Amino acid sequence: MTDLGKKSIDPATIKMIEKACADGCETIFDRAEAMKPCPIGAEGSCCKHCAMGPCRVPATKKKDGVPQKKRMGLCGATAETIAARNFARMVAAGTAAHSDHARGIAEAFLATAKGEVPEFKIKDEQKLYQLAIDLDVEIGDRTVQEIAISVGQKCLEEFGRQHGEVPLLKRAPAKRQEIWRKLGIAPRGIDREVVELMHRTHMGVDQDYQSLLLSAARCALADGWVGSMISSELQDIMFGNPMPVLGKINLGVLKKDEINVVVHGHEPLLPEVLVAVVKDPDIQKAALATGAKGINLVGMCCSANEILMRHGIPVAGNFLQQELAIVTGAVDAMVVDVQCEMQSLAQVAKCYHTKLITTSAKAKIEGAMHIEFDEHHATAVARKVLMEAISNFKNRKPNVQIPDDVTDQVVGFSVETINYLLGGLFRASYKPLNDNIINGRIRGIAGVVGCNNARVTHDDPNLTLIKELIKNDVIVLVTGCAAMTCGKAGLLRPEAAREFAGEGLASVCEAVGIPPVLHMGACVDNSRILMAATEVVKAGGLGDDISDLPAAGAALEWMSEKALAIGHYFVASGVYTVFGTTWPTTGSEEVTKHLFEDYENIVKGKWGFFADPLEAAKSMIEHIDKKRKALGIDKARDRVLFDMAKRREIDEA
Ligand code: XCC
Repeated sequence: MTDLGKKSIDPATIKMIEKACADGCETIFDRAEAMKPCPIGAEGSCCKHCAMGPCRVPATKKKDGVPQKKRMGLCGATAETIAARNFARMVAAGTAAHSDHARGIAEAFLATAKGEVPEFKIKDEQKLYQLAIDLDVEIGDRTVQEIAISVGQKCLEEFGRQHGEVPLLKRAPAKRQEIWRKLGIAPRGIDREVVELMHRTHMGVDQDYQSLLLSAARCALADGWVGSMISSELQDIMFGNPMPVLGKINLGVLKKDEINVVVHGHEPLLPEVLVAVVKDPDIQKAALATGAKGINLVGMCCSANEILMRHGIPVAGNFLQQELAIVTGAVDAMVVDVQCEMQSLAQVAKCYHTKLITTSAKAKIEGAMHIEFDEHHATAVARKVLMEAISNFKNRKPNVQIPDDVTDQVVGFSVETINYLLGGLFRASYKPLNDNIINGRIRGIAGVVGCNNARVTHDDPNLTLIKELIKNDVIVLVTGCAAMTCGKAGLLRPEAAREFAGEGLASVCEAVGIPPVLHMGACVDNSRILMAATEVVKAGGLGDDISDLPAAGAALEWMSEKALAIGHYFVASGVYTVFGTTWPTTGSEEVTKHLFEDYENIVKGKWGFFADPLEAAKSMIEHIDKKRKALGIDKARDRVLFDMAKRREIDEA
């Protein structure tokens, strides 16, 4: 085992990698060492879209300054077409994943509205009305139930819509909508965009990289402004709009003397029911009868984010910690639904006593127990799952070791919450945020999202980037596994403002009582960031499009196709978006240049790539400053001198 510090910066993770090693249990960290990525695939140059290949078509380099004849696949596909096709297919898969999650939620929502799921109800009527308006659903004097049924039906229709454009696009700033329409990338319906992109990338169809990338943008927009947005909205309406709540994070949330149940995945349906059912007296009694002191329900990955944001349920860790939770020897059941669940969980579970339980009809794992979730029998499924965990407690082996690392965090910053916090309940507004951006106390806004990637030091790139951003007065909005990185490092505590942020940002955070990094939820909740950006545009003074804002996005430790879809919808929404670790189109300089440079003129947002997180931060800050200059507010920031007198003045303001 090579240098552990290169594997993770998180002490709990390092301790559990060591334990796995001592227990003879292989994890992703071992496999990452043993197997390097395929260099042809990594640069997007492998075409396996037909049975004449796979063809390897790397970029044609100049020889002695002379351009060489372009290399091609058997069918004549160029490196440009192949790189763009591979990129587009990843976007299609990412969009499909988020949107199929949304479909499941919409179906559960409709069943709830019809009164078929007593466990769920319409919790947030205000949000229901707003969504109804945005979906062109009539309100009139109809009952909440009637409106909810229509909203559920309308959401499901958005998947199969064939023509026109999806109504939720109207939520974006008018100028942004115009750009999409002019480019012909306003999505028609979710499924249509995914299917069309799969068609275009089939052998012998769309063979113009620019056309492929724009089509990918249309598909990605169907993710961000429709699929993911529907997920977040309907989940908020059913389960409650997140409000600031105190939570705990890291493997130390597992308890030696309690039955530990880890929920892992993305769809919050079963986790929501588990949160309620775990308190049932007979479940508690059954747990105590085993000799355990109770049941400890905790989360992993985005399922964790969902129940953390709404109930303050503790989080065991992010993507690269999923196997390690089991390695503690204290997890009696790991309950998974869809996305980001490693197949190796089944093998790791065998090294210990953990029952791995799959619950989605769409996601089975060889060797795991399957208890299928269906919202019509939600409580029964939840009870069954908990009873499996309870009955497994007695099988724990002696080698239990739980790291004592736990950090407090304040989470739950939905778009509406930020509104209230900044403007107060009666004059809720983003205007104070805009004012502080204009006067330079806050330099700009960054969204840092996405995964962990075993090819780089766990948590390090995202944390280094985010610390650098807040030090430079950039307020950071986080979701997904990147949010958990911040939680573990203590950046989600209000005190972090004074400890880590620049003077300007710290003074604003302290005045409002928020951390300098705001946890906005799970991966599907990146749509919240789009809406927050739109609110900032609407509040005035910072241009009339998302692309005018002093803002940037990043996902330095990305690994999933969903992350690429997210990145592409941010870019297509006008945001400079930086990825790290690896970039999937390096096989074609032309394609890469198109996304990194030309896109700024086409969609007014662009991609960037930096292996070094500090370089990424520098580039994002430069972009923010460029936008400040264009808005004519660069001088305001120059005048802000943060000596003690100024600080006192700010504090008193
Ligand atoms: Fe998965 Fe959402 Fe990535 Fe984490 S951040 S590894 S996608 S759990 Ni979305």
